[in-house]
Amino acid sequence: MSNRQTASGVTVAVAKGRILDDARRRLEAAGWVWPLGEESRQLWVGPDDTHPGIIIARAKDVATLVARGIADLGIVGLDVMRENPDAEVLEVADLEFAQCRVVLAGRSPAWPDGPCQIATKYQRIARQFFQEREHPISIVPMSGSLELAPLIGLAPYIVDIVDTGRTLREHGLVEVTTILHSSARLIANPSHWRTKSEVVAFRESLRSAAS
Ligand code: PRT
Ligand code: MG
Repeated sequence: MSNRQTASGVTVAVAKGRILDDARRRLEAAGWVWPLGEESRQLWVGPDDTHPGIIIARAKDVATLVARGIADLGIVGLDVMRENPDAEVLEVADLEFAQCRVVLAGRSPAWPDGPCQIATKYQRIARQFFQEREHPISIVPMSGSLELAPLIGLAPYIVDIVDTGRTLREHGLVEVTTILHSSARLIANPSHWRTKSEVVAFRESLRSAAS
């Protein structure tokens, strides 16, 4: 049976933002129709035999929807999974797009000298990283524009996502060290993964479409 027949009836939750375009391209490469228009504001469409059901969600919410079985599968960055690890989901594929790194950065590449403040939206990842090194820090929670923190005197270091490094450079910041390599992951509801063969077939269709 082709993937198209076996995967009908599957619903996938996709993180909005930069994961979404690559996820759409991968689905299309796997022979599925992308059922939402380019400029569409629609956030949900049910499955038919040309495409899976799609739910567009905030990155943080993707794992919740999958854990509750609202979606069989989800596509979300590893960084988000590590920062919000409580949902009971299985990671079933590394889709290898949306690659980036979570890094510690500051005005100099030197490791912080003694206790220091770290501005970040990755509070859990940052805490765990420094705890493992027994280095005392305090977190300054910020949800965006992290690069500003050292410039305006909010905190000397940040933990943030880097891709090309351009954003750091433009703000006179440099990497101290990489904390996590991230890419988009396919996650699954554990019981649907075990009992719905079309969920496994859908993963195979995405994996065989990887370029
Ligand atoms: O609401 P929230 O910000 O959480 O999500 P969003 O809906 O705005 O999503 P978006 O578009 O920010 O994408 C987030 C996800 O994409 C992350 O969870 C990562 O898994 C992945 N990703 C991959 C990235 C980047 N690359 C990336 N470069 N997320 C963010 N960036 C930002 C980074 O924060 C920094 O501002 O891009 C800038 C750095 O890029 P360079 O190329 O200048 O280094
Ligand atoms: Mg964002």
